[in-house]
Amino acid sequence: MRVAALYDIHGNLPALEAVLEEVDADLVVVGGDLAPGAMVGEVLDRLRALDVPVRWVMGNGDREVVEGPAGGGLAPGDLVAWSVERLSDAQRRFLASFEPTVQVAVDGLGDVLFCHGSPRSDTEIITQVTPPERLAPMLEGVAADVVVCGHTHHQFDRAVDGRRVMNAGSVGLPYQGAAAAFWLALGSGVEMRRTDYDVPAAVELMRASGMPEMEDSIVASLVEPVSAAFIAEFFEKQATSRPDER
Ligand SMILES: [Mn+2]
Repeated sequence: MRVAALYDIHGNLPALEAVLEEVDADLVVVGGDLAPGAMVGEVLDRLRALDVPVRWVMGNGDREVVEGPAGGGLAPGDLVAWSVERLSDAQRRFLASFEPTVQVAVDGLGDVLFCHGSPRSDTEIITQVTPPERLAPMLEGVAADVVVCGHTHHQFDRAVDGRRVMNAGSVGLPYQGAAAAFWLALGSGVEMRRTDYDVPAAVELMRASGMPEMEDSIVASLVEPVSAAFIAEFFEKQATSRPDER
């Protein structure tokens, strides 16, 4: 069983198209947060048209598009409301069917648990510098040898308490010092993949879509990419200053 893990696509259709050219897998796991973003409907349709099976993990962004943002309704002009308008009712219903986590046995790796934030939460933050004492409670009760998370948009591969914890990186809006698409290929081994594509054209498309509230993320990921080390410290601070945020 070869698995391609595609996380945090965020409506970046050109990035997804480039990655799919390179995917050679028996199963695609979409690790959450294909929404919100510029071309969410097209991204969803493209993935549903694949001729390999796809499993879908619910990200906090997808969930907000399904349920409305936490703590309030849809404000006209905000990113979630804007993304909702770009999806048909049927597409939104499909998003609602995403699973909290997906577990798959991968030859040579063992049982692999795919989640968005952490195994217990789609908003909990795991970075390459999360201390073991903050990570341990998140991994409690997990019956898998490998955990693949996302949400923080930078790839890593760590050994924690006898388990392997990886971040697949982000296809659409990576924070790891390079304007490209990042994903994970699991099979006989683990490959942290980087796919180059025409990023300036994709940025132009996203900007031209009229999508609100995404300019900062686009700049920090694809125009002047921040390093993984920077973003890890940034998210780690956020996680410890808002411990209720899961
Ligand atoms: Mn997320």
